[in-house]
Amino acid sequence: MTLPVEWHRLVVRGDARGTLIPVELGRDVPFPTARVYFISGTMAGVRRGFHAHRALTQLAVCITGSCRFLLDDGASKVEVALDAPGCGVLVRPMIWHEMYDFSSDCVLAVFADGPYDESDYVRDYAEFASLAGAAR
Ligand code: T46
Repeated sequence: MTLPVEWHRLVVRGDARGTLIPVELGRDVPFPTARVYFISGTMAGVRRGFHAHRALTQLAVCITGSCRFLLDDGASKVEVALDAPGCGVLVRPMIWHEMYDFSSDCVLAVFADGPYDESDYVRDYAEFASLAGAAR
């Protein structure tokens, strides 16, 4: 079965002055949010990510510009484009993800349900595939 994509869109308030994306934690993000970080300035041709999280759930939202995500559960892969303000995708635990095709103006906001913890990262694809296979 193809990996289901869990889209999550934030409301975008726009007017002649520009765009405003409000985020009320506890209302607009579908899990209790412990951390928010922003990714910007990623050069064309650069790929980021290359890991899965053991337990962390995240919501990645395009604020401006565009990029693409590869999501991989070890059995199937799907590519998604975050290409409009407010467009977001959930990244569940044990989903290998890579981000690429960043536009020069891309700003991603990422909401996470836990603190930064390097021990939560699985950065070796063979280890990820083994763990994902064992969980099926
Ligand atoms: C993810 C994808 C979508 C911190 O100090 N605190 C933080 O909260 C984060 C997220 C990162 N860092 C440090 C660790 C590295 O020295 O920032 C540096 C860059 O992080 P990393 O190489 O992990 O960046 P990406 O873009 O490959 O991955 C990031 C997140 O780390 C990761 O959790 O799911 O974005």
